[in-house]
Amino acid sequence: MSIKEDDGTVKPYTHAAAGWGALKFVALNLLKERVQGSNYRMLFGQNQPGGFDCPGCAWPDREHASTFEFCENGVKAVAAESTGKRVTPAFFAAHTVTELMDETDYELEQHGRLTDPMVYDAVADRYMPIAWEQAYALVARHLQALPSPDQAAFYTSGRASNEAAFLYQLFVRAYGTNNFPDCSNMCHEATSRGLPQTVGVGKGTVVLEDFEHADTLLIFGQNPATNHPRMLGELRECARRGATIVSINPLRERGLERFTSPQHPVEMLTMSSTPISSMFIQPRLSGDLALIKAMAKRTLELDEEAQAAGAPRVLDADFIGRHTSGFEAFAQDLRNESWGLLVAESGVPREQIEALTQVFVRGRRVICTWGMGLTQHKNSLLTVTMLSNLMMMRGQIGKQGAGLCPVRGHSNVQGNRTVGIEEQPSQAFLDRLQQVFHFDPPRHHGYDVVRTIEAMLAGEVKVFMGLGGNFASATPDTPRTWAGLRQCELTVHLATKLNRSHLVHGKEALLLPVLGRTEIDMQAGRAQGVTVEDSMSMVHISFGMNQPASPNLRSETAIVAGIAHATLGDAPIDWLGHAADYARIRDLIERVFDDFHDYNARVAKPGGFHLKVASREMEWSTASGKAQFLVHPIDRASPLQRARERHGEKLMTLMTTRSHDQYNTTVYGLDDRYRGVFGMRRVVFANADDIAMLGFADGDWVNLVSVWDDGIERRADRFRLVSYDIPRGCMAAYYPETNPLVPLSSYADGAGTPTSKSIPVLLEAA
Ligand SMILES: Nc1nc2c(c(=O)[nH]1)N[C@H]1C(S)=C(S)[C@@H](COP(=O)(O)OP(=O)(O)OC[C@H]3O[C@@H](n4cnc5c(=O)[nH]c(N)nc54)[C@H](O)[C@@H]3O)O[C@H]1N2
Ligand SMILES: Nc1nc2c(c(=O)[nH]1)N[C@H]1C(S)=C(S)[C@@H](COP(=O)(O)OP(=O)(O)OC[C@H]3O[C@@H](n4cnc5c(=O)[nH]c(N)nc54)[C@H](O)[C@@H]3O)O[C@H]1N2
Ligand SMILES: [Mo]
Repeated sequence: MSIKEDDGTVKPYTHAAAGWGALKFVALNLLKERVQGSNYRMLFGQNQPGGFDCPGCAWPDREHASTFEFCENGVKAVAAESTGKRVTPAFFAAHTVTELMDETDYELEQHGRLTDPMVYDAVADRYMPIAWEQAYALVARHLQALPSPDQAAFYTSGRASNEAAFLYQLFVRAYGTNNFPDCSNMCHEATSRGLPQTVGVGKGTVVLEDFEHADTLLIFGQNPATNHPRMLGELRECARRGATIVSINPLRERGLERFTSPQHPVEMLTMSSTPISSMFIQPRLSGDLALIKAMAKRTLELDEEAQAAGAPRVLDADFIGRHTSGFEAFAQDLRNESWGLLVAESGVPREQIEALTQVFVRGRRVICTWGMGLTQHKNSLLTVTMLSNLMMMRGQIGKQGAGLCPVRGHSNVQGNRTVGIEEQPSQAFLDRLQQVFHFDPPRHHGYDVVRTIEAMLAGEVKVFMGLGGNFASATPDTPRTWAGLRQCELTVHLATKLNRSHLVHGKEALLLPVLGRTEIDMQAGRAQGVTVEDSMSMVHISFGMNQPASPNLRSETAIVAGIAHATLGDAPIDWLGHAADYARIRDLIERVFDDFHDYNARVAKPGGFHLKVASREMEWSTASGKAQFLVHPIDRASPLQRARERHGEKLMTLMTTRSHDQYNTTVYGLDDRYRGVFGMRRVVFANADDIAMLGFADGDWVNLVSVWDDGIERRADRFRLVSYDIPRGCMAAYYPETNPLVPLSSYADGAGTPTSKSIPVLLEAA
């Protein structure tokens, strides 16, 4: 990949988040994307009754509200999908794959929407047109030729609808494998695997209305101004009601300081804004487990002091007694834990921990939200469950205005898991599939993302299919992932736009263009709706409104059905018949999952329905039948700590994160407005004292080299140092440019999530 972007600028952002900056961006973006004519109107159909679900993020919306909810993120996502630009067969005829590899991710994205199914021709090094039925037959031939179904892996990115995802998992299991790597493996897996151990369900316990009643909100490791702008609208209302909002984040994200609501004309006209966070706690990277444990220890101390003084208890003894198990062992471990270790590992001074705990225990209704800042570390699963412990101490789960609120990324990533995109399916679920569809689903667990890459490298996975996403760029250890993909016999991608994964392909390769969610999906003469589940378990239906980008696009559901039909014939269901009427797929979903009873009827109501989350109702689906306190020691010999011991203060911990102008691997533009970076992406944010200590100056160009112990050199070259408000020893840079630095063998214990936010690195002059 060529390195450009040398003439970017850095200029601190001094305004509130959103406001005019966002509106200006939207106007520019629409022009640039050449969103034409009636498609403008379609922007206002986003998240409206009868409209489509915003593909921007998984934050819920207010009853699919009647006024257009302005959101920069959503507009960007929709504009990107409804661009007037096209990647046609003529485009592919004019460019070899090798030539396209020289373009940046930003440049690839700019070419526009894919229009026709294409197959890779190795002789010409080009993608050539192929008929749909021939493409399906090619996939079927490869799948049928594999000695074992476990030699194929089926990736899912979180935009696929419930209908497409359900049909996909059914096809893959009927074919014979549970190899379902998905974006969730790299995202909220610590949440999805951790929460079941404590509260029984791997989902959040709050709904949007709870934000109206919360008096305290702790925002852990999240940058909502960029990634979930509509969440800021809720936080604004909370702040105006007087709720206390704390940001716990190594970076002091400007977007969490002040916010001008584009929903409120007065704020826009008077250029006023609402302060959001009143407290900023800056732990060091990966320090949250120690920090939250320290908060728990302090909460216990305060309770013991209160009891000694005959004052009201600080712990919710009633909740603990009636609803939980394991508290005594947990409390004993807290008493034994040393303050010194907790302060050192969290990187937060004891006075600040005490002040933060004061805020927490003063809160009568507390919501804790979290994002990737908690989930992409070695200790992520422990961190999430420790947060659950903390909230249980004060009975902050299962009551109005309080609870656990993981904030998911992709708009239907939660729904995908709900309907069966899961490499570790429960036996009960498999039994149910067997009962309903009369086939023997594979019983052994399949590969997640990291295992899939390992298996490709070992020659054990030979066919890769991606239902959306950008596997080659989103995954860790880029050179190894690419080597794995290139070793495959066949790679298949269902996609809206051109991306790196289409260029880093197997010996044979297919590129299958799909309808986006904003587009009208006609099957058998009828417009189809698809359903999605947001981060707060609301399920609703979405109807596209745009004309498709090309007459030769097919829906994800239709393509999955076509491939299933070509591979398996009409077993175990009539694939093509179901794909002709998505309501019939919803009937199947209802037969497999009890919580989806009356699916078609309930989803037809405006706003859809809430899918039951047992923990929200204080039903604990754990082994003990109670919410479980879990004891977690603080690691003293993690790879990060060992690297620090080996290299001393020169060892930096790097987080990889999102700029304002990207959606994961999709790069819309080169600015990161709130962090003051313009026209470039190859930057690394560091503490001014560290920059000086390492012998560099602000603005110097450096190379980053990972410290890992498998003898493989991992490096990412040429990043410009930007002095930033971040704790000593910590740095930040954007993904996916820094993915080559993440070792494949470095992932969260018990969750498998690559440690994208805690990479031990050294710097060298570029
Ligand atoms: N515009 C836009 N919207 C998006 C996306 C996008 O790329 N662009 N992606 C979507 C997806 S898939 C997801 S998962 C979400 C991601 O949304 P976020 O969860 O906000 O993810 P990141 O941007 O990676 O930022 C994580 C935040 O965690 C902080 N952080 C990093 N390490 C630590 C740590 O050790 N401790 C703590 N306390 N904080 C830490 C970082 O400083 C940063 O503010 O957004 C979704 N929405
Ligand atoms: N270093 C590092 N790595 C990370 C992260 C990090 O913070 N740091 N974050 C991780 C996270 S949280 C996530 S979720 C993953 C994201 O991983 P992915 O979900 O695999 O990546 P995306 O960039 O969201 O995928 C974008 C592509 O999806 C396709 N697409 C868009 N819309 C549609 C659609 O409607 N249908 C279909 N079929 N295709 C569509 C387009 O072709 C587009 O190029 O990355 C992970 N990787
Ligand atoms: Mo994500």
